[in-house]
Amino acid sequence: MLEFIQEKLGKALSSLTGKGLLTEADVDTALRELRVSLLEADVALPAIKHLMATVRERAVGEAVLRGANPGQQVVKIVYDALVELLGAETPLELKAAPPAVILMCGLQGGGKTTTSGKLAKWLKDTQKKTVMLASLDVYRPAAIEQLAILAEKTGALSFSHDSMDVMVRAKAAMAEAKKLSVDVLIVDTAGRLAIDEALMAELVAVREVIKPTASLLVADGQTGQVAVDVAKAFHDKTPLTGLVLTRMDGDARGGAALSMRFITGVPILFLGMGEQVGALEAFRPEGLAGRILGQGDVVALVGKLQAAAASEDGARLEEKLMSGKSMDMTDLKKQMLMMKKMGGMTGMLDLLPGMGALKNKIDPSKVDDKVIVRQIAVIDSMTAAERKNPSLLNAKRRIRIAKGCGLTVHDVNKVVKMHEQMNQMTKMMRSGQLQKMMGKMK
Ligand SMILES: Nc1nc2c(ncn2[C@@H]2O[C@H](COP(=O)(O)OP(=O)(O)OP(=O)(O)O)[C@@H](O)[C@H]2O)c(=O)[nH]1
Ligand SMILES: [Mg+2]
Repeated sequence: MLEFIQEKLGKALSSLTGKGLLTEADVDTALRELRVSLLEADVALPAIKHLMATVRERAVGEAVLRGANPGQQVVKIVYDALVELLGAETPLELKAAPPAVILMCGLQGGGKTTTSGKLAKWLKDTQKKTVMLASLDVYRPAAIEQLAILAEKTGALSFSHDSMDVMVRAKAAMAEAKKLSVDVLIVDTAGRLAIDEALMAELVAVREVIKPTASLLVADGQTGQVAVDVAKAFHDKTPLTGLVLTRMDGDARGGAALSMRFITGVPILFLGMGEQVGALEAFRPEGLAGRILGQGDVVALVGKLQAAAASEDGARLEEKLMSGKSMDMTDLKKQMLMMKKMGGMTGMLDLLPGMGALKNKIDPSKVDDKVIVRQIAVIDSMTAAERKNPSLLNAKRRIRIAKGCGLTVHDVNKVVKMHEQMNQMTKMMRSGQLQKMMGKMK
């Protein structure tokens, strides 16, 4: 996600990291590149100006004071400013005499209908709400049917009515939701062009009837500057309470999210992360800011690592590691399973600082999570004796194992090699060599 900004900023800031001292000129150089990166990523000019000013003001003074690792310090300052600019986590407002009504609006194809379905599932699963989905899109032939299918998929109630009059449908949907005492009524509307005055007027009229608790603008996260104008136009006509940025699973440049939030002041509530009904994420400014900077979602990484370390397997592995015994193939498998739990190699790469740019350069087949599954298959094809004592693995046995799991001897050799490396690492860890190395890296 957001690889574009990541790569650009990665470049701009790598010129700073590693230098001993941060001068005003350094800050200015970094900021100039930062500015170009953000511009190219379609971040609106006022947002860029604000960010630059904040960072310059904080960076120069602060760096002179500490000076220890200037690069990281600037990154941290930019990151903090970005988090502020993206705004705090805001919950979806649902406090109302039931039903709470969520109005979905936005441009054609922005993802309103899909997001309506996702929201229904999210409200049901995480908020334990009963939800009704009602379509007011009488213009596109399959639109009503599309929402009905999503209702079925998510177990939400589906509003149906013979009338093709938008206002009639709006009133009837309200009445029906009240009658069935559903907690939340989600109202999906027809997609519109910002300049379409007739449709905008209709939206205003609909608002009068349904009196929405929340008005969400659903916008394609991959669009650039245009998104800001759209958000402004909508916000003028129908005060918005939240933004949902869709298609953030693609190669979104991310500028849209930042700009829309900055210009309208409307909080970002959710990110759409795919076409499936489950692909909705509550917005977290730290996550987005971290990824924009290519510094990785350090917070999430720490959380994931902690969760894995806390797991029983983790504890047992560590115990064994410290006991001085060598690790066998079963230990290697446990490690792989832990890695898989943490989102696999691709997940890890996304989260690790500075890896955003690197990911493009790595052959995707080598970091594919499927690789882990294959490696585990190799270990599963070994006999108990072989797993315990990998030195038994001669050529003949390796051929048998390869046949057993439908892979090649080359694949088996790779796992054996990994096992050797793991034991080398643990030896280094016990002797404290690794800690020294890590210290140097820091
Ligand atoms: N990859 C990806 N695709 C999405 C996401 N959200 C929606 N889409 C896709 O975008 C297309 C349009 O989505 P819709 O939900 O129909 O958009 P809409 O705003 O209701 O469109 P109209 O009703 O025509 O205005 C569909 O093919 C969706 O599957 C997302 O978060 N990620
Ligand atoms: Mg639609």
